[in-house]
Amino acid sequence: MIDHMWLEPNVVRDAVRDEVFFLDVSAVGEDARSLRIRADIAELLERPCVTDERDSTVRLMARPSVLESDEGFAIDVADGVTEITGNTTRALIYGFYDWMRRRMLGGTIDERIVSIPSQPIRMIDHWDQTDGSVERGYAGESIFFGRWNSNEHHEYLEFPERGDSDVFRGDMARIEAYARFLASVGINAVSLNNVNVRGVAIRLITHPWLDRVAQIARIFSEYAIDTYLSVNFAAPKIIGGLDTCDPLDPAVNAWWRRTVDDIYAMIPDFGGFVVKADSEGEPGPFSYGRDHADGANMFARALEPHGGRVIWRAFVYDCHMDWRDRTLDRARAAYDTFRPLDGRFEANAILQVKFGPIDFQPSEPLSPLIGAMRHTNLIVEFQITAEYLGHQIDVNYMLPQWLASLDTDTGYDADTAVTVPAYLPLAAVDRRNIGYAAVANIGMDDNWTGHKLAQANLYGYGRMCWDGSLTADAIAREWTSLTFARTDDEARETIEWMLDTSNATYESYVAPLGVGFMVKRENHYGVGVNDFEYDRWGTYHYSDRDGTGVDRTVATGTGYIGQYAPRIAAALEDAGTCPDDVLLFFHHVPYTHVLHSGKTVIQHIYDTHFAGVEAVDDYIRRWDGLRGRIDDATFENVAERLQRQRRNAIEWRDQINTYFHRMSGIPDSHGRSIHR
Ligand code: GCV
Repeated sequence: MIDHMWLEPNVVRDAVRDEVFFLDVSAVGEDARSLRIRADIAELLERPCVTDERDSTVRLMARPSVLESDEGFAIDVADGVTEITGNTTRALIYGFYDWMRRRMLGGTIDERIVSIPSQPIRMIDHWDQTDGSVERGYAGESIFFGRWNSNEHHEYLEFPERGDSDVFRGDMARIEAYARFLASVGINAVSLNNVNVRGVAIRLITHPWLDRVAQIARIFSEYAIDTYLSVNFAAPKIIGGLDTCDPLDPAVNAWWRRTVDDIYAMIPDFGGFVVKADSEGEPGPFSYGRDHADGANMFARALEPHGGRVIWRAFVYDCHMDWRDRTLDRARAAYDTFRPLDGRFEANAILQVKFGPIDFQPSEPLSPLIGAMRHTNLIVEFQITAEYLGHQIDVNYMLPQWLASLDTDTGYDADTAVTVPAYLPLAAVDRRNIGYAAVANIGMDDNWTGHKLAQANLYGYGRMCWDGSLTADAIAREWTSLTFARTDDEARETIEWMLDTSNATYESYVAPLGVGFMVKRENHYGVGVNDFEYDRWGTYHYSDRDGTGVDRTVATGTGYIGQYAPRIAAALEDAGTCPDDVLLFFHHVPYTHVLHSGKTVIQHIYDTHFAGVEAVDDYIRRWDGLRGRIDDATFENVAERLQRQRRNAIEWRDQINTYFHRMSGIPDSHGRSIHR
């Protein structure tokens, strides 16, 4: 049976049992979204909307211009009647699910609530591929592409027996359920396919594939979610019959314009394109001697007449680095490429920047590009799928890390701290074109996310986009209360405690103090201390007998720290003032360097790696106490994953401690066993 995530029908129905609904969209007209609300009330709550307002207790009403935002909503309660109002039917979708969540959480509404989303763009990016697999997916196959009713990926080359136009899974009920989950937490944009656009995926923007994309887009559209596609920069050559993809070539521009016009004829509310160019083997404007503003603007101009956007990824770096060359530094790449282009992007072009300068490691500083761009629309990118954070085998609730990075001073202002959410509108060319995007963590697994507790990251990401004032703890509490509504308080507290501590626990047994990338090269799970050390990917730790870490200082290192605003750079440049959790990201220090915690680096490494395994043992003990108090499927799912997490944490502990013991020759001050 497929999991209902945080919208368990029995819990939802119980919470709103006595309510009678009335929907009034006469001022804006009936549309796909208002029909969807009616259908959800009928199907999910098992009651039709009444036709006479006087019979109702909950009134959903669209009234143009009642609020300053077309997505925001207001909830008023008076004389036993609830009114949910907004300018549009989009707003009513959000208002309806927000009100329902409040009811499921058991809260009462005693004063007017006005809720306006913190971020205009609240996007989920899928790295789903037309052969049914998901790049960096840990929850089964794609829900969009693949074979009907299958969740096993075979190395097949699309589907020759069906003709390669039929790469779609066709499980519309699952897509509908997914769209409902996303809308219920405020997501308003989704990109369907991987940014590495290969094979049949290159053709999704053309017929007949486009017709099937349009079917999916219609479902998302009913839930106020705009559909985007990732495109291959070289499509004009690969599928268009042209001999160039030069973004300044008129024929190339005309090809993209025609392609875009065709898409909008099929999908009038199409969101636009996501583009990964000149990155990890993907084609891009560099091949034609053009820069990334030239590339992005070509798409922006084609999309502009239809109200579409191009989302251009800043994840551009050389993945063929020579480890012998100590001047090279992958962390510098995004800033070096994009900072000079600030102010050159069209108003409907958006630069999507990963929140850290490298790649979603367990601990990374904020990217210096965020703060440095001053006239560019930006989307900050997160990764819900746990590529470097435990593959949804190890429990890892990521909200603490994401919110901490958003709360970082961007250095935008010379005197006062400006956090990421405050900065984005200041840098924007068009304030509607900013926000967050995150790589999805769902697939065909029955519980959607492989590890049941990984649902909290999807839920939490949506909530973080909508309401920037929420804390990680508050979001964990919400998710746990909704998802485990039928259990006792103590059980819920255990789950919340596991979530709240899990990000720090994971970080404690993997690569220490921000150094990153000590993972296995082939799949990025499990320990591989030197797997990336002599490789082309530009991610090194440079450990030797005297010390460890990457010297990124201006004085003696790669100069990367100089990309930050002077106030921030000054604090990072000095190992004495650099925050502990990213010390080895910025500095090569002796093992005897004393951290702010008062411990030496080597003792910190030993202590955290022993503590990490102990924390996982605690999770196992406390989870065992939940047997019979939560549903069996969830109990077994998490119990099984915790055992695998324990094995992983032990391997990390032993390899990391042994490695640094051998390197440093310094014993553990507590005399614990470290393998020789
Ligand atoms: C989709 C990392 C991942 C890749 C991913 C890339 C990206 O390098 O390992 O799988 O490609 O990031 O964000 O484009």
